Amino acid sequence: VNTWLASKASQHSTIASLESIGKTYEGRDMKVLKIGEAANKPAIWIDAALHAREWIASATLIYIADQLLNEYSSNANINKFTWYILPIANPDGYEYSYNYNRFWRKTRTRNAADYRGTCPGVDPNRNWGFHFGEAGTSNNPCSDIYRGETAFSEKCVFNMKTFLYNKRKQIKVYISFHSYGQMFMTPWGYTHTSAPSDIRELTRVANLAKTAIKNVNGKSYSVGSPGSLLYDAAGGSFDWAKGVAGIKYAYTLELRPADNTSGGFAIPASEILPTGRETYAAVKEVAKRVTV
Ligand code: ING
Ligand code: ZN
Repeated sequence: VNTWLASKASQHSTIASLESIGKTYEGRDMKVLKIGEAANKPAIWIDAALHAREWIASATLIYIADQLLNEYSSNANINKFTWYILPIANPDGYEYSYNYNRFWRKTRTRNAADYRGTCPGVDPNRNWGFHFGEAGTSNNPCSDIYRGETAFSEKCVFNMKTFLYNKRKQIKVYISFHSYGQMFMTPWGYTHTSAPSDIRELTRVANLAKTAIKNVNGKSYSVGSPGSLLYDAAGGSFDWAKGVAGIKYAYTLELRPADNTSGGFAIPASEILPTGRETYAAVKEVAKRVTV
């Protein structure tokens, strides 16, 4: 992925550049592709595979990066923004999922609370510093939703939040790709009993994106908060983006498939391109419809 990003950045060097936002626990670079001219335009951030096993999220974001590069110069809804693309947000976990355990979710950090050293890893979508440690998180290092000792204990999460916080005035849209469930989710993740004051606007744009997805391959998405569609979960990235960084439009997507009868995380390769196409339509619809 990093080789592909580097070659794309050099092929499109007038509008693209590649930057490392820091290294992971195991020393891997986290590469962000920036698409846009030097001028400071409002920005859209998209990340994928904060959870290691959610490979379709990375593949989809790579497809989208390619399309954005091809269309940037000619599409005004795209080139009114600068784009920041992080296709692999948890590279240590991704590598482990790739080579050893396909269904690994967390990071690969050695946990101080894990005396036996048998339960590495923190859930990087429970590790953000907004309502840290509340609903839907665990203090048990052996749990798949282990939140970590402290917020931002995970280097990959810390690197992301540092970049996002530094650019919080520029970034107007935060999107995080996960799988699976076919959902377009709005904040908050930490509770289902309250919502941001501008939830109507966030929901309006989400519903337009849902329609854009449907129009490509007929796939149905649901729109709502994590608690209304799945479960409450605190310490997620989009809650922090909205609640702390003040990024107006913050979304988490659950990509294909709809459920675990159709592949779950191990979605068939034949669905990579269709998922890419419909999700790209959604992203373009968001870029077209947001007011920044
Ligand atoms: N789902 C998300 C998770 O982290 C989520 C759902 C996102 C809940 C954001 C709360 C906030 O559990 C997957 N598949 O990871
Ligand atoms: Zn996930």
